[in-house]
Amino acid sequence: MSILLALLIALGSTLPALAHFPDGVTYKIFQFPDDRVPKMDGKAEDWAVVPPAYFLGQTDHAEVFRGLGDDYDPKDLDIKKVAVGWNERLNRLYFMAEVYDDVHRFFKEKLDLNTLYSRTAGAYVHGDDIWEIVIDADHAGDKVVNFSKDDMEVEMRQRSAFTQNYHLYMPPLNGYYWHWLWGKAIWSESAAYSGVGWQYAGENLSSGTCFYECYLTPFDDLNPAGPDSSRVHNLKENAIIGLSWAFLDADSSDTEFDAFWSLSKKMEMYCMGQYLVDFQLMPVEHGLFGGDQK
Ligand SMILES: [Ca+2]
Ligand SMILES: [Ca+2]
Ligand SMILES: [Ca+2]
Repeated sequence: MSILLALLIALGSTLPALAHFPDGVTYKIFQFPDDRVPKMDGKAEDWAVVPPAYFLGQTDHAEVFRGLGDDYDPKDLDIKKVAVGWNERLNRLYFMAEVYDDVHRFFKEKLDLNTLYSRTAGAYVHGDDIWEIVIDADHAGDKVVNFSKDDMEVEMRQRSAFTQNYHLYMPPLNGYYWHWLWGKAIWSESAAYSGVGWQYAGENLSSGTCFYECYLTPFDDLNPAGPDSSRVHNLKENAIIGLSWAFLDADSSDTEFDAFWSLSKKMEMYCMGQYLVDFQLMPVEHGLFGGDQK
């Protein structure tokens, strides 16, 4: 290897990833000290410690499927509050959202989302309200899908390996199914890596506000074979990670969504790391806790 090539590779591994959206924006990830980590109990109290500067809302998102852009109609969907946090010891990202929707869809007659067909074709995934979260923790701008047209084994090994795409049902389908990874590493749903809590009082197709919280573990390489073959990303204070999400509002159909409210204001965030937002893993806000907590 030439010195120049080696230098370029070394530079490439330390430089921030290519383009990110929106341009010039860095959002903050709140650091929860060990004794303040939120419980996945569907109650919002443990998020009360997060300062207002960490919260995002409806106007930080743009609708990019129908082209509504910033034409918000809070009677149709109102993203009241969203925030993301992290904890260094547990090495997890924590998410919360409070969303009003006029039609909450969270029921499927045929709930077979863990079949290979659903994992490859994406069948039966849509037609319910989804919070789609995409994580590229090493900020390399990696793809989510489309690694090999010819070799399904290669495709399924790498799908969501380097940038993970989660379709999280909000509220969970049929009252329990919440975590659909766009890939085959279904084991990442286990409590060691993912968890959820929510509160929604209404029936399927009713209107109201849903509170939702979950945690996800970031991976540099997520392998369907299991944790021993995978590489967890080590979250480090002050680092910038690639992260974004979209709220997919399904009101009128049990197979499609009506609207795609994207934080990066790009549709491509669902499959390409370079269309994610820059988020910074913030230090503990010591002033909030009245002491040196870790
Ligand atoms: Ca909670
Ligand atoms: Ca709606
Ligand atoms: Ca809906």
